[in-house]
Amino acid sequence: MTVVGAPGSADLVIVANRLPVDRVEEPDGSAGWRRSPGGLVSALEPVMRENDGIWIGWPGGTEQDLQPFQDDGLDLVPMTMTAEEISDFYEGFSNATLWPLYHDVVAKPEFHRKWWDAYVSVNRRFAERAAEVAAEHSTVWVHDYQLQLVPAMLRELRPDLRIGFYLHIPFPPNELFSQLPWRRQLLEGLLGADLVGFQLSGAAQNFIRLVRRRVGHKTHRDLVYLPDGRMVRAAAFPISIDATAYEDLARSPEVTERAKEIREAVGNPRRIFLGVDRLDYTKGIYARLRAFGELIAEGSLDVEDAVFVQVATPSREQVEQYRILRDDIERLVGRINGDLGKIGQPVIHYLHSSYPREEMAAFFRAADVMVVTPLRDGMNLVAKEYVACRFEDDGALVLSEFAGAAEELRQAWLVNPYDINGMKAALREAYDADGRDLARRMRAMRKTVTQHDVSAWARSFLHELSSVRPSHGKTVRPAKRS
Ligand code: GDG
Repeated sequence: MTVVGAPGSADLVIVANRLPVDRVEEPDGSAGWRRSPGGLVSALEPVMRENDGIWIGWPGGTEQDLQPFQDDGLDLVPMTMTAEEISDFYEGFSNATLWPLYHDVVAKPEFHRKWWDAYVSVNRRFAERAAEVAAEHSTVWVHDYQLQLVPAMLRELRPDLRIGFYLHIPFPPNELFSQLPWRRQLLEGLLGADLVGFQLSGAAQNFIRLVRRRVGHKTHRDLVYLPDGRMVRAAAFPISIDATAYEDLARSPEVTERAKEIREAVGNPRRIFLGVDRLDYTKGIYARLRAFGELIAEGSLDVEDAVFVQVATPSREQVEQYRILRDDIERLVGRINGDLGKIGQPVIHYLHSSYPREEMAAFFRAADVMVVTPLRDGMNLVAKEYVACRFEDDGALVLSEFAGAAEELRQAWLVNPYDINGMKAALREAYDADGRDLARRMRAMRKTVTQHDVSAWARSFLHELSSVRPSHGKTVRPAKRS
C-alpha cells in the first residue's frame, strides 16, 4: 500500500462518485463487473487509455473488501461505503440536500448536521485515495456535486497536482446557494481546483460571484485570485454524447426492426410522443403528462392518432421525495388511462423500468415527438441522444428552456415547463409540423450535436486545465480523434 503524500503512478486520475462498472452476479454465482452504460465512461475512456488513467469511485453496495482491479484494460479503484454512509452521504447530503438546492429548490432541501459530517468524511476518503494513486505533477479530474470538497482536500495533501473539477448539475445563484449552512466550506472545497467546469456560463458566473461575496477573494471575469498567488478559472464546458455511436446504433437493422415493433405494439398511431427520464422530480414528468392528458380530454388529440410512451427509469428509491413522486405520477397515469383510454388503447404507456442502450435507441427511432421538459436540468443528454438517432432528419423535439441543452438546441420547440397551456400548444404544434419544418430544425440540431460531441467536451476541458497551469505538471495527452 502506498503512503499518503508519496506519489503513485497514474498520470490521469478520474474521481467520481460511481465507478464506471456495476457489481453483478455471474451465472456461476460468483461476483463480477459489468460496464455501466453512462456517457461519462465513453467520454473518458479514450483519455484514460492514452494516459494510463485510473478511475476512483464507488461501485454501489456495502461490500467492504474490494481491491483495485482492471476491467477491459481500465484501471479501477473501488471505494467502499458503509450502510450509514450511503444513507447520510449519498441519499442524505448528496441527494436530499444538494440535489434539490442546486435544482432551483424544486423540492425542499433538508439540512442535517449529521449528513454534512458524513459528506466531509467521505470526501476526505476519496481525496486521500486520489493522493495515493496520482503520479507526481499529474492531473486529477474530480466529478460532480457529491465530491465538491475533494479538490481542496487533495490540494492540501498533494500541492504538486493539477486539479480539475466538473459539475454536471446546475450551480445556483446566491439567493438559493446561501441557504446552505456550509456554503463557505463548499466554495472553498471547489477552490482547491485549478479549473472548475460547469455546463453553462451562467453557472460559472454564479460561482465567481459567490466566491467574491462569501469567501471575499478578488475575481476578474472568469478568474479567482487566491491570497497565496494561485488562480482558479471557472468556465462553461457543455457536456455532450457520443453522437456517432448513437447514430450507428440507430441505423442498425436490429434497432430499425425493433422500432417498427414498438410502433406496432402501441397501435401504429399517427404520432408517438416519448418521454425518457430517470424518475426524478426535476424532470417535469408530472406536468408533461397532464398537458398531454388534457389535449386528449379536450379532443384536441385523439387516442387513435396519438399516444404517449413514458419511460421512467427507477432512481434513488430510498429517498422519500422520490417515493412520493412515483406515487403521484402513477396515480396520474392511472387516472388519465382510466378516464380516457379504450380497451387495448391506453393514452399513456408508462414503463417504470430501465432498458439496454439498443432498446433506448429503438424508442428514439420509434418516437415522432420527443418531450423533454425538466423544471431544471444541468444539460439533459436524452435530448441530444434523440437528435443523434434521427439520421433521417425527421422527428420533433419539445424542450424545456430550463434544460442546459436549450442553449444549444435552439431549433427545438422551447417551452416553459411550468406553463401547462404553453406546453399543450407546443405539443400540438409539434404534432402538426410538416416534414420540411421538421427537417430544417432537425438538420440544424444534428449539426450541433455531431460537431460538439463528448470527446470534444473531454478534450477541451483537459486542454483548458493544462493551460490554466502551464508551468506546472505534465500535460495530459488528449485522446486521438476517432
Ligand atoms: C446528470 C444531470 C446532465 C436513462 N434511462 C436509461 C438510460 N438512461 C440514460 C439516458 C441518458 C442518461 O441516462 C441520463 O442523462 P441525463 O442527462 O438525461 O440526466 P441525469 O441522469 O440527471 O444526468 C444532467 C448529465 O448528468 C451529464 O452531465 O446532462 O443534466 O442531471 O444518457 O439515455 N440508459 C439506458 N437504459 C435506461 O433505462 N441504457
